[in-house]
Amino acid sequence: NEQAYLDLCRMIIETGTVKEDRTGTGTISIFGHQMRFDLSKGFPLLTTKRVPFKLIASELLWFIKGDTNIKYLLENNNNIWNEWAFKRWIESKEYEGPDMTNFGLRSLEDEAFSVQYEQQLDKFKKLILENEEFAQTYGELGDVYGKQWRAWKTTTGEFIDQLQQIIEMIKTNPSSRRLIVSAWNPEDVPTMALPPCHTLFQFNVSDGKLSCQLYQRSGDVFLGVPFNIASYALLTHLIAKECNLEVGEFIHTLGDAHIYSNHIDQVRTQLSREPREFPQLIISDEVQNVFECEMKHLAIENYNPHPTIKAPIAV
Ligand code: THF
Repeated sequence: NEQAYLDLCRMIIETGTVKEDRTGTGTISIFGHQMRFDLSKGFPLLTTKRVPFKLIASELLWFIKGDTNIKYLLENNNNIWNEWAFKRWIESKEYEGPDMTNFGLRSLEDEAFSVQYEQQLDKFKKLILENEEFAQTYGELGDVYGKQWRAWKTTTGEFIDQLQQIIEMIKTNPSSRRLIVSAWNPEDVPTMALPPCHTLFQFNVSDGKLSCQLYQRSGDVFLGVPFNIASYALLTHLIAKECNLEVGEFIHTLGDAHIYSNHIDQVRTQLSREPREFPQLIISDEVQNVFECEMKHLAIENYNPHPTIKAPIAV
């Protein structure tokens, strides 16, 4: 239940070490942690703050499609990957606007810059949505999750559809201990904008129940981890439905679990709140197949969270 997440937050604040990080924001972190969520006891969408299920669902459907272009996300009013595409745009030769170097940190410290940044980001989003050619080039994030899950490139130039293959294996050989999807490709890592945080996941079937364990090398505990928990829980539900299995557990194993220094007050607020019952996930019976699932087939019921808590994302 939700306590597992709150315990992780508390443990980081109480025992974590202060660490400089890639983004220059500063974090407190611990290394190595595991949380378990029993999916039969409700859908793990946190209640101690509102977590936007629609954004989680559209991101997951985007991965499942094998899509790596933010255009689909923007069409679904989902802005969570914008910064990564925007970074590529402002570093390109074609960009002619004001200098946007290090926009993530600067927009937090400099009011005037922040206004300019919002303008440039809005322009960028418009271009992606209205100009197909621009979207093809600058909406693309490269070999992120969708690519590795659905079209892992082999050394002989072929492609492996890891997700399709494990779904087939769950149906034909459910006792397998090799039901693994890996997003970590050592050959690609040096050239990736953002090497995958969700490095590898494994399914397991026992007693007619499908469980999933994720190894996440790095977790932004306040903003990212609540998304990640719900996302893999949803993936497990979708695959279980297609394979006529019940849902078992989602086991979340973390490497560097950190709280950014500008999220600490928010985490304290969250820890002061009393967790409520988890909601239920409804998947329409029209969905026979994971790859056919669309936003209209998914809903959350009985979700009564505490209010949203805002925080800036580290880029
Ligand atoms: N970068 C960092 N620093 N942390 C991450 O968790 C992360 N991701 C993805 C890629 N880069 C990352 C993006 N995932 C939000 C949530 C998940 C994200 C990015 C942003 C976020 O800001 N959530 C807000 C709501 C945002 C909104 O309403 O638009 C929230 O309050 O939950 C790891 O997967």
